[in-house]
Amino acid sequence: MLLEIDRTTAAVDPAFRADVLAGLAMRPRAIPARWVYDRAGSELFEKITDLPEYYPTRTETALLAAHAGEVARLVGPGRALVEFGSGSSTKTPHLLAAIEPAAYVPIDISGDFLRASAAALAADFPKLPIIPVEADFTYPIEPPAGIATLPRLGFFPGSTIGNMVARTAVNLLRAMVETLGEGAMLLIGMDRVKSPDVLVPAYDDAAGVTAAFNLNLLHRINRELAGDIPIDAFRHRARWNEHEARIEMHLEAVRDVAFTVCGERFAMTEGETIHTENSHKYGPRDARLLLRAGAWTPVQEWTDAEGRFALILAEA
Ligand code: AVI
Repeated sequence: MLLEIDRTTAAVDPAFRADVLAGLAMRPRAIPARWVYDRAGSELFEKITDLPEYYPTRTETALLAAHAGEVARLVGPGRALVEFGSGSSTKTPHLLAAIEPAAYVPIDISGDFLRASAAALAADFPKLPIIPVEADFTYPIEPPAGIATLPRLGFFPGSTIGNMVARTAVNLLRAMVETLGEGAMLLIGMDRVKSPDVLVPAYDDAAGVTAAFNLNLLHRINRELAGDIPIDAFRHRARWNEHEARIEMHLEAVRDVAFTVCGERFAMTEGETIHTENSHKYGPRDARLLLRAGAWTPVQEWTDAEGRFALILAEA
């Protein structure tokens, strides 16, 4: 039929296909979290950051607002500020206003998002040279010509480091040392270990936004990988894994279910899950140890009154 869309020949991201097929076939089943963040997933994540239960964003923003002056004093003048995974750059203005950097270099893998947020910041900081770099910052990046001779301050907010297992986090921190070069400093946000009574609701909110964010992965698989997964056969689960000190997001089958993805058949029994995201939490000593393993020396740290979240300044 002429008007029927041929789902078998639609453009498929081969890396997405490979990760989903391998992840559904492995035991326990797991699909890397990066596939949750398509456009709809990124919009849902922005909504998560405003939820009453999701304390990290507002706690970190308050810490930045309160301590940016002290950060400025410790890092000194004339640095280029390099933000890793800048996304919408919502926390950056506090820092830019306080440290008055010589240039701002937001790095993000999503070019559209990057250019839009760079343009928005340019309106508020008209004299600041802004040099967006579209790249995967998990590998060392050659600094743009405009900042080649400047000392650099890396900025990695949001506790995104927590979404990596320790080995990946250490590799990333070491890649940052290379990207930032001689005399570099790093300001990083890390979420602290705390009661599951606070952590679990932060990842399983009453309004169901985090559930929609997680289930969005199944919608994406159905749309992009010719899947026929019955979405109502799954529910969102957020679990605190005490041994690994992390929140885990899972998609749990609420009944026995069988489905097809890219022509491959899968069957899951009731209660079985697909693991979709980790969010590691760090106690004060673990945080410092992680930084040292990543070739950074902690210099100063700031936390809120309840010790929920930490902003840490380190030097290479
Ligand atoms: C992006 N990252 C820091 C979030 C976190 O808290 O681990 C991702 C997230 N997943 C569900 N809620 C938030």
